[in-house]
Parts: sequence; C-alpha cells; structure tokens
Amino acid sequence: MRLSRRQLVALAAGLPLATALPGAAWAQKKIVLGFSQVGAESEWRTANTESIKSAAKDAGIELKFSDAQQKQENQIKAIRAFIAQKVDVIAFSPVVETGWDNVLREAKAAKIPVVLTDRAVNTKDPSLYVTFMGSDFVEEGRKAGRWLVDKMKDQKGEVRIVELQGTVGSAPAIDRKKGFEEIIKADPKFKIVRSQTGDFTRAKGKEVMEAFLKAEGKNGINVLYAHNDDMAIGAIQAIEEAGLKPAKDITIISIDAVKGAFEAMMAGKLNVSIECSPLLGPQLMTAVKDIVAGKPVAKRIVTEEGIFPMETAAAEFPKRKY
Ligand code: GYE
Repeated sequence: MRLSRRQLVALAAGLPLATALPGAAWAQKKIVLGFSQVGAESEWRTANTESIKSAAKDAGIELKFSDAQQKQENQIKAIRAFIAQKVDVIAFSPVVETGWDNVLREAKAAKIPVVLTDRAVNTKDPSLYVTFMGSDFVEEGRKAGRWLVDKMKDQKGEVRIVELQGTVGSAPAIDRKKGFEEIIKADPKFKIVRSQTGDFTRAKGKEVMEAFLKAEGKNGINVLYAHNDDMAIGAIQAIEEAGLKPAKDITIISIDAVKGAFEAMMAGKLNVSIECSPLLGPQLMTAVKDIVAGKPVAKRIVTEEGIFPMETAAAEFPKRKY
C-alpha cells in the first residue's frame, strides 16, 4: 500500500493508524457493547452469559458485562453507567417487565440503541428499543400444558397441580403461567391447587415444594409444573425427602432443557422438559453489528425450540450444548 505524505507524517508522529488512514475498514474502532445480565440464578443463565461472552469475543466486539444479581435497581444503574461511558449499543435482559421507560428514554436521548435479549419489557413506547430477541414464553407454557393434557387424557378424577413460578413480574413467569393455564382450562379436572414463586433457583424451588407437600399432604399433589429446570431439580429433592418418588408419584414438567434436566430425566426423576435456548450470543452480535452499520433489524427475533420427554433424554443428551 502507498501512504500519502500526510499519512506518513501522522505515522512518524506516533499517531494511531486509524488517524493516519481515515476510512480504512481494518482501522475502524472496535464496537463497544454494554450488556446488563439478570444474574446467575440458574443453569440457563450461566449458559446464556457464556454464550454472550464467547460470541462477543468471536465477533471482535468489546463487551462491558454487568451482573445485576436479580435486582432491577442494579440493572438501571448499569444502563446509566453504559450511557455515561457512551457505548455504541446497550443490550440487556430485563429482570422484570415494568419500570424501564425512564432509563430507556435516557438511552434514547443519548442516541444509544437498545436491544432486549431473552426477556421483554412492558412499555407503551416501542421506539425505546430496536429489537427484542428471545423465546416465545407463552408458547412454552402451552407446550407444557399440551403435554400434560395428553399424558392425563385417560385420568378420570381430579388432577391436582402445584406450580413453581419464576421471578415475580418477569416475562417468563407471567407468560409461562398464561400459556399453561390457557391449555389446561379446557378440562375442569385440571386444578392448580397451589402456585408460588421459587425465583428460578434450586434452593427456593426446594423450599417452596417442601411447603406445598406439607400443606397438601403426601397424596394431595399429582403434578408439579415448574417454570424452570432448576426449581424442578430443587423440588425433586424435597419430594424424595418426603418419601415420594419423583416422576412416578408426582408427574414433573419443567422448562429450559438444560443438562441438569437431562440428567434428572435419565435418572427417571423428571418427566419432561420444554426447550428454551439460552444461546443468544451469536444473533445478538449480528444484530449489534447491523445496528451500528445502519442496517434494518427485525423488531422481534424468535428462538426455535423443541420439547424433550424423558424417553428421549438418553439419545438427546450427547447433542446438548447447554
Ligand atoms: O428459563 C430461567 C432463567 O429468562 C428464559 O430465566 C429466562 C429464564 C430461564 O433463570 O431458568
């Protein structure tokens, strides 16, 4: 390559190449992405964090990563810090659905585009974010409901269900409940007798299941519907400690299909897990690059997902990536 006199002078003066060669593609500044993660509450979340970190590295994007420990106030602080640092794009997985308008308006005023990953926000102003990428949680709830309705189609009496909800006010907790109820309400024999949050963690799942078993008695529960695998895995322990057989005395349905769920299915302790993919990193980096390049990006990007009953677990397990 031939350098002009001006460029040679700049180089000799010790200025960075980007200054010496304006417009050269390879000399462009690295894109900076600020990402505010919910926390580290589940196996799903750990896999999601890993996917985002490794995809940023592969894409050559500088990632500023912040863990909110399941607290909205921490996410708001992180987003404000990203605005102050003038990052190119902000992405975050909102712990709850409501209460984001103010901080999103601040990002908009600073002309920093925002991408929602995994969980949605509830806002009247969709111009506050560019795109939302992630699963259809209502559909996941419906899949759980359909599996149960089919499994219990010959059951005559009441089917007594306990529900372990995800984090209160979070999109997956609201939507997974909604989708499940929409399906089971078609037959009045299905009854949700207890429903409480286990905050998507194993420890809380176990604790709340212990309380359910105490309140309903050993024979009072036919089905456990857990909004994620971790809570189901915690609950399995509680069920065993109560002297019952998980997946036999109590039918167990959960969501995510992480490795821990496959292990539980292969051990005969979990009946089915509905898939929810945490591997959002690569598509997030593609969207970030497109946004910075001024290309159009779809407002909603939905993840494709399946369903894994325990009979398929051993064959599927070696193929699982999270
Ligand atoms: O199902 C759960 C995690 O938002 C889809 O959050 C995610 C959920 C996931 O803690 O395990």
